[in-house]
Amino acid sequence: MHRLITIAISHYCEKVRWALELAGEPYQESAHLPLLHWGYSLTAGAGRTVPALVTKEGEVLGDSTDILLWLDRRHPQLGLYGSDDAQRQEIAALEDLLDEKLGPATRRWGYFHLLPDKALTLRYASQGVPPTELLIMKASFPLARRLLRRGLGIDAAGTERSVVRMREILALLSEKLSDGRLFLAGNQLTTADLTFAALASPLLQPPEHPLPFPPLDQLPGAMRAEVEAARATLAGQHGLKLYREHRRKAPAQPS
Ligand SMILES: N[C@@H](CCC(=O)N[C@@H](CS)C(=O)NCC(=O)O)C(=O)O
Repeated sequence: MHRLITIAISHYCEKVRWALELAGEPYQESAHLPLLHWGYSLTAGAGRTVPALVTKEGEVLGDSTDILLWLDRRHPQLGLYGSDDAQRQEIAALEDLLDEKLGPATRRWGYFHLLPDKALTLRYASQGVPPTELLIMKASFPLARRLLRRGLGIDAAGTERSVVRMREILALLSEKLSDGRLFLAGNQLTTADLTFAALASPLLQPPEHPLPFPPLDQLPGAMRAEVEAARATLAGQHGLKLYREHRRKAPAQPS
């Protein structure tokens, strides 16, 4: 079976879980807390970032896009990158935009609002991770929080820029969807849709996400307001619908 090394709450890891499950590739998830994942990803021969997939054939893939391209080669019938060269280019460009711009923005915005609340952060982030990691993180939380804030540039000014970026991308995709199309590119679910839905998931908080989000009324007011505004956009509704109609429920095997 393939082994998928993750930070449980990482939306790039969710992108890959979704694609693996869509392709029906059985895998075992090795889920971790941020920072504590390094020991696993580096030991596997991947880099510092996850997702990292160690395939059952022994190949190591340390980037979500590389994993989706690998899946596309194994399952061309899924049409993850469309059905012709023009669609492939359009989908790859959308994936790149979302990976480079939306993913970092929703992550920074999410951490900015969650990190001040240790109990809420740990309750949410520790789902599915080894209990010892939770103990380590509880004991070292102030240090871990400082490292995350420094590493990801999590401050008020950066978060404001991320909010602008999230809204710009939702507006761009809403404009695309305003012609009534059912999917972002072509006439079926592709990498563009699942990348959008997964990387927007911290913002849209879809009920079908495999890791339940904290209830909306437990979130800080500014965060809740942004979630509600995003959900009301055409792109937000598309992301929620993708989860409702296309996210297979089968959870990964615990490690
Ligand atoms: N381009 C990478 C980005 C993945 C990424 O940024 N992962 C984050 C978690 S959301 C990570 O592992 N960060 C840990 C670190 O930077 O040490 C991909 O698509 O896989």
